[in-house]
Amino acid sequence: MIGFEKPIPLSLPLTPTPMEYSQMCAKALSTGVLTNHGPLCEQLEEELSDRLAPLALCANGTLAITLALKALGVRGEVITSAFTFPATIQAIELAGLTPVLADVDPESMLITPATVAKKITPNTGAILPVHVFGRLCDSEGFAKLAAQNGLKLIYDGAHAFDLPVFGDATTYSFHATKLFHTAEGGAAAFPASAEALVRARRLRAFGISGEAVLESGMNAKLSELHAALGLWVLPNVEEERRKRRSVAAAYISVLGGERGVEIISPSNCQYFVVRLTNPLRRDGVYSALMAHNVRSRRYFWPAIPAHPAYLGRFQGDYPHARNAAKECIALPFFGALPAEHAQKIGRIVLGKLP
Ligand code: T4K
Repeated sequence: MIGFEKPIPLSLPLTPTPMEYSQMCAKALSTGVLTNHGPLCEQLEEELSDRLAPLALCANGTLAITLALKALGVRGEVITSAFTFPATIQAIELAGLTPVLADVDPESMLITPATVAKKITPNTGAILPVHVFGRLCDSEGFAKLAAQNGLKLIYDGAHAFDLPVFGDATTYSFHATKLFHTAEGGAAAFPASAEALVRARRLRAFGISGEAVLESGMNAKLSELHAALGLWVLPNVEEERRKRRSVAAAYISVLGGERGVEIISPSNCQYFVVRLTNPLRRDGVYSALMAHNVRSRRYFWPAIPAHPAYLGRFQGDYPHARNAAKECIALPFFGALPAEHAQKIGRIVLGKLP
């Protein structure tokens, strides 16, 4: 078998050298201000707010969703996608709300105004579409549906860094597997409500203002050491994206136009995903990649209703989410991946490598 000698990881985070990182951390280490929204968090929050939309930086992408729901005062049920990472569901539960699933469109693998409309009841408080892999949801259609029904609209934009910001809120994950990252981290952006932004920033620090708890919040703060990392990563994102475009082009040179291969490679270069159908079988490809020392990930398998924790929990059937979960695979995608390696991985996907 002609595999790779060393394992090829799925992703490789942008990282400073130890010297560069210690310089970024110097301010925090010399003053002893390590957390509770010090100057490094303040600076990162400002830079990201200018780049994306006014936002509240926080500890991770899961709590970003919880914060957005609480800051917008959502009550009752929240309709989201049956094809997402389980964090979306757990964030809704952490906000004390009830997740309700909608099936996805068979082609885009995104929930749509039509699939969501069927799930709206008098108990619905919000719609929470997910920009899966960086594919954007129908923002105009959802804005109309939300307005017609008096619902809040929050996008899970964990995969949508640097893409347009929609709705009452868009949330981000800055996990180490993301192009822009702070090791662990996230943010809730509020493009249209200064009031919700102020509330989210207070809620992430226990809901305390001065010494009084104004409303029950949580600890969702980012530390200064995480912010220092983010401040180093942010100016390096464009260069990494330029390299990732070459990696994507190398994959496409092998996989483009092949029968049974749909390429999902949005412009923000967060993920490179292929959707495999007849004559290819996703799980067979996953095993072949593993056998050749390539680490891929079956995002998002299984679909939400099929996880052991959720069996029997959600009413109805979600055939298109189940299909998407059986067919998608994220391939190694990072700037340091040589183009020849991407082409070789492409040939393994097609079964053209022994
Ligand atoms: N909404 C959506 C739609 C999401 O996809 C996510 C998270 C969230 C919300 C919640 O955001 P967070 O609360 O996580 O901020 C990853 C991430 O943990 C998770 O953030 C992400 N989505 C999810 C899709 O994937 P794993 O379990 O696949 O990561 P793992 O450990 O298998 O690592 C993947 C690759 O990255 C490996 O090749 C190793 C490499 N890696 C990983 C880590 C953690 C590194 O090189 N360094 C590292 O530190 O979950």
